[in-house]
Amino acid sequence: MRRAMSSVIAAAVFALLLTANLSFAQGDKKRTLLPTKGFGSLTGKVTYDGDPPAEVNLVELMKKHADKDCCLAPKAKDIEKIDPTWKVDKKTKGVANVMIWIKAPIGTYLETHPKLKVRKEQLVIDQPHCAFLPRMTAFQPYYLNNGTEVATGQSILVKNSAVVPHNIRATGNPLRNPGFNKNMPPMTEIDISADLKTQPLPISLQCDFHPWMAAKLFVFDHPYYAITKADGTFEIPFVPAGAEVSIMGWHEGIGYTNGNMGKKMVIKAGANTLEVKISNK
Ligand SMILES: [Cu+2]
Repeated sequence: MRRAMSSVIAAAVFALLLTANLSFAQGDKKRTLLPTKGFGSLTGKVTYDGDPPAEVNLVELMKKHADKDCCLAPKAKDIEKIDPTWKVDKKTKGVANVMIWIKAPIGTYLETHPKLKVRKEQLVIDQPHCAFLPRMTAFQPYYLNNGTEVATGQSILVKNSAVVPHNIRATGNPLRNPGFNKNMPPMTEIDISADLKTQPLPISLQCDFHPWMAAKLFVFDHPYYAITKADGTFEIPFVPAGAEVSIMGWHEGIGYTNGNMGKKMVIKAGANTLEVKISNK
């Protein structure tokens, strides 16, 4: 009886997920091209307002781990031994690893500039010692044309170039990215391109051998995004101009940086700038 009940519940949950998934997919297909005129660039800077959080050094934690010789190998960089959640430039207070992207109004999508339709580069997330490098990645497997998905050619590879085993456990929006967990023996690599779908917020990547190892991965269906550099600056080129869009921002320490609706802005043909101040207080 209990088994029968749980099967019924499981079937109901599955049906619910299926319906939600279908409506999500249909919602995608219904989107229409946002009317725009010309293209502009969006450049800007994200700075920390106030005194930035103190650095969290991971060396003591690593010393206690069985893989300490790998984690603390002479070739391991400082960024692999310091928690990179808050990476704030001491002089300029620029915040690194903030994802900035442009969101078209609901039900619409932005035209992809001809220069941005093909993205042949292969993205790589490596685990050379006991950290994912880089911490923040954006993947764009396709763009929209006439409301349908067209492949950009971009792919993404996860590597373990360390001498110890890692794994990669991905957690995303269950309706879009149910997640996966892949073992990564030393000196192996896996192409995860086919495992990823777009979702509004990043997919979290985790290694369970080394609990401090984490990374964030955004998946977009348009090219209008940038990750802030070490000095907090970013640049998004060839943005469709003349229509109101939302400038979205996300940092792993605080979530949305411009609110969950973003900052409304009409991009004009030519240069546009945006300054963002963030704080976790
Ligand atoms: Cu690991």
